[in-house]
Amino acid sequence: MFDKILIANRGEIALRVIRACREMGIKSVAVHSTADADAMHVRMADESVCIGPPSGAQSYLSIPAIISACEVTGAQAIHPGYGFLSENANFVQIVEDHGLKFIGPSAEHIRQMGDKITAKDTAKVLGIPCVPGSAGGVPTVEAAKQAAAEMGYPVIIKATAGGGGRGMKVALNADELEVAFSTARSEAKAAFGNDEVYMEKYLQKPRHIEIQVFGDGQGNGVHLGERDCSLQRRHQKVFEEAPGPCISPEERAKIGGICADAIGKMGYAGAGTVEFLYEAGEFYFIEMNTRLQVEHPVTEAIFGKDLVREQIRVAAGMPLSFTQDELEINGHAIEVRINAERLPNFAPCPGKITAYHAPGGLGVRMDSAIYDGYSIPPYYDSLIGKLIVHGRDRNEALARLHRSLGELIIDGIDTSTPLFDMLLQEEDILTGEYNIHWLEKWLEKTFN
Ligand code: MV4
Repeated sequence: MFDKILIANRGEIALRVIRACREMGIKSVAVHSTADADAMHVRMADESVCIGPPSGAQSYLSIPAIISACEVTGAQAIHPGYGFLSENANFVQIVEDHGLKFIGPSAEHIRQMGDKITAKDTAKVLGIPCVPGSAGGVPTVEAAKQAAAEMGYPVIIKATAGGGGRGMKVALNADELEVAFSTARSEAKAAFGNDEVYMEKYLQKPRHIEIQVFGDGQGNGVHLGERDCSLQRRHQKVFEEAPGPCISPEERAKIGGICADAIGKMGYAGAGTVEFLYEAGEFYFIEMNTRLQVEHPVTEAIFGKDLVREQIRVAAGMPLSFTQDELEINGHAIEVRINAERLPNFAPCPGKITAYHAPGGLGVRMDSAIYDGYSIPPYYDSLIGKLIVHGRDRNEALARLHRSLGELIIDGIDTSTPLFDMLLQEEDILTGEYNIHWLEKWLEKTFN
């Protein structure tokens, strides 16, 4: 096992990793920008290194600065958290070239899933059900017309270098295709420097269901069920739950088994998330994320497993601490993301926190790096905390969410928490009857 790990991240996820390290008897090294000298992850780690000026590009994304910080502190492994360098295959290669361990999958697996056409081809070969679509890239508008005629409208055009919703265009009919195709291409070129696009049948009212998987890098894969993350605004998740309110144990075992087998066959190492659209009882693969996700705590809650500990074990060459048969779901968990944002427009709202009180009690977990008197810097994303509640069933989790939101105090800045009080009044939220468009439609009718 490692005796010192460097965490190449900030905020609540850096604390999450430091906590796992401490429980495992591993020393932790925080890195930080000059804007984060007072950040909680710096205070909580055993050591810290300043790696650059405020901008992410010059600090948390600076590969030379992070490698140097490992060398000066003697850290043997790097946990990337999520975002920043977590899915950067080039970084993983450099980490390994320096004799360090990346806590995550191989550069090759990250590359394979980063290119969405390759990801889909891989999924198909491994027996994962995919959205019907073009065979690989669509190079010309003529090819796009042909593909659309074969699969039938509506269609969606996606950037192969994309993901997370960037560079997508829908065409409802042949008239819309030409503009959709050329817009998708030029947006892909501008955003990713790669104008390759592919096409899929457009699913109109799906849910976003993602399967948590783990590989030991030795050919064994397991799944930890699904999360329903359909409640999103502009491709940002705001409310996530596990298990999915519409997924039966039989469906879970079937799609989970397919994903776990695939992960084993790939020889995948560490945590991964296989993303699906779910409509009319069918799962359709869209993407795979090769990192620990923001919403992993809902899975931890219902399975009683520490996913960061498992990531560290696998990176150190140890087996997973559980088998598929030992995994059992206990109750229901919900996470809400607390952002430093002002409603109704979700405008970023950095500034000084003048009072903070975290909710507590049975079944309540608050993952946050804020504290009384802390100033949220304007340079990074607006996530300042995650409130995770766990109950014996969905209704108990909802009641606990309501109760703990009532206890939460964050003064001095605006946050997204009033949104959750409002959502908890909505019949569709209480019954779990929502899809990927529900939140945007609700925001539209509620605030406009
Ligand atoms: C789709 C789709 C409908 N049909 N693909 C958006 C993010 C990216 N991960 C995939 N996305 C979508 N792909 C087909 N064939 C609708 C979306 C989509 C979406 C997916 C998940 C959660 C929220 C969403 C919001 C708008 C569109």
